[in-house]
Amino acid sequence: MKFSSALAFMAAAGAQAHYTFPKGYSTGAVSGEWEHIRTTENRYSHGPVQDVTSQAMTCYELNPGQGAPKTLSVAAGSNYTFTVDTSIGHPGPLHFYMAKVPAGNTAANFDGKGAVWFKIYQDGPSGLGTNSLKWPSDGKTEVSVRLPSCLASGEYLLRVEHIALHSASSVGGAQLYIACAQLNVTGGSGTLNTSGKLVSFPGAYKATDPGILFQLYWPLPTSYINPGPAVAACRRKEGSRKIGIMGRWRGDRG
Ligand SMILES: *[C@@H]1O[C@H](CO)[C@@H](O)[C@H](O)[C@H]1NC(C)=O
Ligand SMILES: *[C@@H]1O[C@H](CO)[C@@H](O)[C@H](O)[C@H]1NC(C)=O
Ligand SMILES: *[C@@H]1O[C@H](CO)[C@@H](O)[C@H](O)[C@H]1NC(C)=O
Ligand SMILES: [Cu+2]
Repeated sequence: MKFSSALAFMAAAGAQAHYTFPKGYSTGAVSGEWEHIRTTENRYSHGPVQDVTSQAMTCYELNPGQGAPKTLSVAAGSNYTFTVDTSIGHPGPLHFYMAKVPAGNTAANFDGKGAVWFKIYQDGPSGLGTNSLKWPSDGKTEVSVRLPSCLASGEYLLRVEHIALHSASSVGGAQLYIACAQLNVTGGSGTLNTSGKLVSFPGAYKATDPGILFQLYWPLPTSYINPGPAVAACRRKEGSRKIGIMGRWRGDRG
């Protein structure tokens, strides 16, 4: 994309490009809307969270404390997919975090507060340093993550987060699109080591983190550093993916 058409794209990337994550599935049929995914505050507006210190950063819930009516059982090592209403209309990284529900709580009533979240996935762009930067989630109508086989079995919240960077060059300009699914993980080996990798939402991000306050267009970015902790992955023999674990993407040129 030429610089002039990049500017035209920025102007076109308006409110109509906002999105939500209302449905999900693992190996079975796609769920109904907000069935095991907590209804988000932007259910109708589709708008983003822009204050990374707000309580909305946890699960962006419309009715905190209410939970979703169902909890979906999923096998460790299988994929979980959120559907997107309508599609990932803005450029930026995709992250997935999980929180193990503490004893005495259920996925339906756990508030997700405290240093309980570990990151299981992050991605970065291709084409850094060129005028054809591309993010893996661009235009997607579904986003999937492989649930680590080394999770401990039990109930979890799975938090999807897409950070739109098209207006992120000023503080508070990044747009975060968030939702939490209530999952019951079965058959996990329980060896995942999350020591040193647990964060809270809000808390994990600052408005000035380099992956949040980011100039997407000009000068052409040559690296991207994902905000938040390193990915917590299974040991290699359990099938972890090494790509992106360091959380820094570099351009081929520049
Ligand atoms: C599972 O999700 C990953 C993304 O984490 C994706 O690359 C892969 O294609 C998915 N596998 C299936 C079978 O959908
Ligand atoms: C979670 O899965 C276990 C094992 O299949 C089952 O015993 C339990 O009832 C499930 N809990 C929920 C909330 O679905
Ligand atoms: C878990 O990770 C921490 C931090 O990297 C490390 O110090 C610790 O030895 C690990 N524990 C196990 C059981 O591997
Ligand atoms: Cu938007």
